[in-house]
Amino acid sequence: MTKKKPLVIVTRKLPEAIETRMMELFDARLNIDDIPMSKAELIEAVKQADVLVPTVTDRIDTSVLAHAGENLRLIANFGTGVDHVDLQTARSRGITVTNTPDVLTEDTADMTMALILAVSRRLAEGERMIRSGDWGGWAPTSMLGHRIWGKRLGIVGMGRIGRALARRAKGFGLSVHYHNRRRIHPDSEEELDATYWESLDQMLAHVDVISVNCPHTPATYHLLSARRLKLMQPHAILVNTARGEIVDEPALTRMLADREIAGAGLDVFEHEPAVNPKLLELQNAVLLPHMGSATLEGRVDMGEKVLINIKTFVDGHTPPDRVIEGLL
Ligand code: 8YV
Repeated sequence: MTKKKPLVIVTRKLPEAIETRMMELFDARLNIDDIPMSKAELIEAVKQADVLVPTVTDRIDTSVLAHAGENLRLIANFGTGVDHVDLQTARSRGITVTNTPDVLTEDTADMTMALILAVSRRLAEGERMIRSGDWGGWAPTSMLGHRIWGKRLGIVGMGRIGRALARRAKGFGLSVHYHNRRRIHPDSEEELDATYWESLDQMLAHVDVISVNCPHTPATYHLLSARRLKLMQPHAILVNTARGEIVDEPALTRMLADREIAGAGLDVFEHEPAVNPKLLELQNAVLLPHMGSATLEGRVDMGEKVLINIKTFVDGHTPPDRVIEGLL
């Protein structure tokens, strides 16, 4: 007799190769149309599934998890950030949560560097100018941005992505500064040539570029509050490829409009997919639709991680990417 395969409900469309393998290994229910699930549909899914595979677009909060059936033992998130899953409730109901770290580190660091360059060198503005037909030709004082070589970069959150960014930044001639809950190992500090600031406030006031690279947790919600943003120098820029909730978006928007800081590059927003309409009017903001890790290779690698996490778990082992709340 063959063993019954676990029911795995996948909330969004994943790369084809991953979906095919999902079908081979499990009793998989896919979302071919890729229409995000409503709350009612998510509730139905947690009632039925043995394993749920959500993404950042699904809010798996207490009110959804309250309906979880006896069978739901694993939430295998497709993505590294798990701020859309109520980890405490999951733990109290004995549900394991896994994520997909490492595989999107380099892609996200690339996008962060791209945003630093885009804001400093006015890439999006230049592109808009060409397309609008307003370009009258080269002029010595036209479209002047700012050099990044020789400037100071302050990284908020020196985890995997922060370190990958630091390596790139060095190559672009930026000196690396960072703030982190814990100071990193002296060997890593030396390798990255990074200066540690115990005080985030102090670092904000002393660097030219700020990059947000920490996870969104209750402790980092609005970490860059209106008060802290005001500590930045007027010529400084801010880049966020982590989570919108870490920055007070209305305060940032006001400051950009009033030129209290020079510019911002945002790949993430507080209320995605909604974007503050005032941000859309600003030339000094470069805005991207949460595409920091959006490479085909990255998505396939993320899917592989999800498959491995589920397979290991259903085979009775500890999945490699189990999320441990305190370590986030
Ligand atoms: C993912 C991300 O695309 O993994 C993350 O935390 O922010 C993104 O890069 C998304 O979360 C997939 O669920």
